[in-house]
Amino acid sequence: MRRWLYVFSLLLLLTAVLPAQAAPQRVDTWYEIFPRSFRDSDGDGIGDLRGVTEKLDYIRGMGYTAIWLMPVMESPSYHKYDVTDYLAIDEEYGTMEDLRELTDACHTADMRLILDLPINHTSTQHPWFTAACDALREGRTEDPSLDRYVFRQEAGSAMAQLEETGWYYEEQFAGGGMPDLNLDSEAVREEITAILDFYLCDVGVDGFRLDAVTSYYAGDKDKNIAFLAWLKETCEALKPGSFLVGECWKGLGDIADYYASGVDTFFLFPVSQAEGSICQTLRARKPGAAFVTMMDKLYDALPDRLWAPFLANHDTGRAIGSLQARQNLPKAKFAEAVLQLMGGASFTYYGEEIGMVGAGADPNKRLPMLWGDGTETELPPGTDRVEYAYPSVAEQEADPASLLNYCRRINALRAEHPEIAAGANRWIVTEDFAVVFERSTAEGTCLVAMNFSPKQEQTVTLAGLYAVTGEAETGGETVRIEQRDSQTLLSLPPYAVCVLRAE
Ligand SMILES: [Ca+2]
Ligand SMILES: [Ca+2]
Repeated sequence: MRRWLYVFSLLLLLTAVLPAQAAPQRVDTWYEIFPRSFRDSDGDGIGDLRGVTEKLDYIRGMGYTAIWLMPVMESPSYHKYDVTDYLAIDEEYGTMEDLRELTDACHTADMRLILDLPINHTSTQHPWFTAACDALREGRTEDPSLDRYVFRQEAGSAMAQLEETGWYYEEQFAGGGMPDLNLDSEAVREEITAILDFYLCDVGVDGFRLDAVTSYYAGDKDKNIAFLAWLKETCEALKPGSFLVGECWKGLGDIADYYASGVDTFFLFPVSQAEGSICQTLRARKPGAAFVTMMDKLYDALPDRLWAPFLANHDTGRAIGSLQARQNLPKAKFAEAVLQLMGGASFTYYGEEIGMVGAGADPNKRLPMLWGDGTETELPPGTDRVEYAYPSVAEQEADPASLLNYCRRINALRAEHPEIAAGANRWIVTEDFAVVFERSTAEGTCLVAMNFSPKQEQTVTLAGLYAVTGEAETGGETVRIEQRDSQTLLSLPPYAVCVLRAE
């Protein structure tokens, strides 16, 4: 008995001492929300945090596993990218308690939540800025408050004049009332550290979307990367595993360089929008071949990096317009398939799953989510065009052939086969229209087959015996599979996709 006790305690000791097996990296399927236009919980016409919490079942049910909330901190503007108090929730959206509840509800649903963090600039109404301006107007040019911004006595590019004085301040986003912070200031870095600490450790959010990272030190990539590295280290020290995604609105080469900061991922702007490589691929004469070229370019530029592909966000025209798919539901569905199956942490802007449209003035791209239950929010101020090309959530829920239900199925494929988002790629079939690729991680391997032709069925022959384990065909026809002589013949209807596993 004593010996067994001894063995037992030794085992306990070993379990305590041995490091836990490193968990495989979690790759989420992200959903971007503009709270003002998403869901209004109290009937004042403005979407709010409680509205997001109310709709968490919908978001999770659609297969999105993580949320990026556009800015929620106190701000005088409708978009809230110009903050006046980083440690307060804007009244229009609710309270800090509402954010805590949303964060807890996300975690209960095994979802992650990140906040938009605009720290390149503040509002001109931020007390830090008004205090500095008061000092200058009163001739206190040595006042410590001046250190938080970039003031000069001469005009220049991206310098705005401070009224009634001979002073100018840096403002990279001209005319927005958004003076740039001096990120070299010790006081500013201390404030930023306090903000990160509060949201990560006190409220409990899982990370941040970093706004406008190329404007931190405009025109100085090395300094931007160094500052991002400081942000990443600070977050990691406060809460290991915090997730950071940066807005580096640049080409692939620059984006690749920014990964040196250690920030988890950067939005893949080169694949987004009408002239981005996803839309270009779908327009190409040989779209399958174009997809392979696009992917090889990404693997060359960003090997072993976590990608963050997206079709549209709050600053771009919505995908239905970019794809010219107002009358082309199969194409809209297939673009979703490309986004969700290409690999990486995909980002979907709210409303894309029901084919919302919007372009031109920014507010047009941020229209009320069309729930179809009479709870839609007010139009964002400045909207000059309101159009919906596809039916509401309520109507699409009831239609098995809707874009919404297709998105749900494609997201389910991603979830059932984690290799798709996180695995290493190997090309199996690379034809003009038919493409088959293998994705593998330490846990498993699957094949993804896609037919890029909008009109023609494609048949491919695979060496080995495979079974279809998930499909999301867009035209309603079924993928046909036949096995003979250790080979698998796969017939894919137009725009069909499926996932296979070895028999
Ligand atoms: Ca409200
Ligand atoms: Ca700046």
